[in-house]
Amino acid sequence: MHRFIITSIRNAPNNMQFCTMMGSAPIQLYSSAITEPLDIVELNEEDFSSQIQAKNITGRKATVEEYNGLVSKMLSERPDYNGITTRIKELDSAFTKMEAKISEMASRIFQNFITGAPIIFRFHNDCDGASGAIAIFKALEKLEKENRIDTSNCLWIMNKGVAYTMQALSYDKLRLAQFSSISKPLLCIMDFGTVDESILPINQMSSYADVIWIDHHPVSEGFDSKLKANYVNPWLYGLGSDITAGSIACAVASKLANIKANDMVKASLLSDHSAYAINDSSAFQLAMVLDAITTENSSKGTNITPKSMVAIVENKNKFDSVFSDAEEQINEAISIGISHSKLHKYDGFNIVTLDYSQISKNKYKYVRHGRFTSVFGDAIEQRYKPSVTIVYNKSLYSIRVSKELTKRLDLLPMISEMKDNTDFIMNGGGHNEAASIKIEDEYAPNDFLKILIKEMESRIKS
Ligand SMILES: [Mn+2]
Repeated sequence: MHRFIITSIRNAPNNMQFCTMMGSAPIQLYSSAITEPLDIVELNEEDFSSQIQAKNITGRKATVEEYNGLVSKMLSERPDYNGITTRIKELDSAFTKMEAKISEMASRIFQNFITGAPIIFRFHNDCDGASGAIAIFKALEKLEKENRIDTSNCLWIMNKGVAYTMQALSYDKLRLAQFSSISKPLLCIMDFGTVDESILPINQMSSYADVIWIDHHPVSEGFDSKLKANYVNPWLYGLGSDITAGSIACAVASKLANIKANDMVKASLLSDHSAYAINDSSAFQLAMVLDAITTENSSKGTNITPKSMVAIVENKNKFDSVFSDAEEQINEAISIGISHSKLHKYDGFNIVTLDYSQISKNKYKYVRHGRFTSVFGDAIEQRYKPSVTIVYNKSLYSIRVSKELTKRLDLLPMISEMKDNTDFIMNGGGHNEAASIKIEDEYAPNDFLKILIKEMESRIKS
């Protein structure tokens, strides 16, 4: 007889439970009888390939102390992997600086994975967020093979927008309601969320789940420091947004299961315009494809999991077809954009504006406002360097700033000052090189555009 402790239960269809148990090794089985966490279950070798039945449940319970002992034993027996080396000096030194947090996160993910406690992964809907999610997914797939524990208790959600919202909170609570586990559920946020709007929902979520959080957006002054306990952000280490969230997630993945997702690191750097990006053609294509499929699903309002993204990325035909379609659509959109843009010339810099309706009316599958502004901003920069590019879509303004102007413009402080001093800005944020502003719907877009250009002009000049 083998003795197991039930560590996590997921309610499954047909009144079945999907149970994760710990004995000499972890095991997962469906149960037709009702079990609870900490129940002691006894199984014969031949039961390992069937279901838990009432006769297997002893009626005895393990103590939480025993559970904790088993967990810490498993954690201490985990190999201590070296972590990722990218041979990009600044990146590797950043990972060393953040190593303690990165290891802590990997170990927390492992704890939930191995005990079957649920993990909700939420990643930003662009290449940076997706590349990190794919790396961690691959690490979990490897652990799945090594430990014969499946990853069905890990849920993947592409997060639309930059905030962890009240809607996200209620959705996540609903998903977690089908689980009961001894270890606390986990919410892992990647490449978004460092905005005031997230604070209340995250604080509420922390009663249901531990939150670990990988971001690289600048941290505003009012940002709740309580939240920073399980939070990794290069800005808190004297570094900046050039260390992408995707690359940090790849570092977590490599600590978790020795996965070297260097292709994902490179793609995340390229798509987020990191100063450490290396423009090789395979990274360029991967970035384009990940941006394209996250864009497509965002505009359709559908979710996409790392598993489905991997199925595209690792299938040459699918990959090539998404890449060539995306490249063609983006190039066409850029040339339309250039012919409809307005150039404002100043002494030593340019401000270029474009009404996004010129692009959106073409209904491109792989082109989306924010992402388009980045590649359009690059094209504008090649012609009118240094420049600020503003692409506005009704009440949403997307802005890209040439590196030479970021210090002079100081975009994020500009946005928060404008927000404090006027009543037409609803919210705004991002990076100093790339940000967006949402204005109140009743405010006329052209009036705001004039104010915005004037404000930028005076800041860059001074
Ligand atoms: Mn990012």
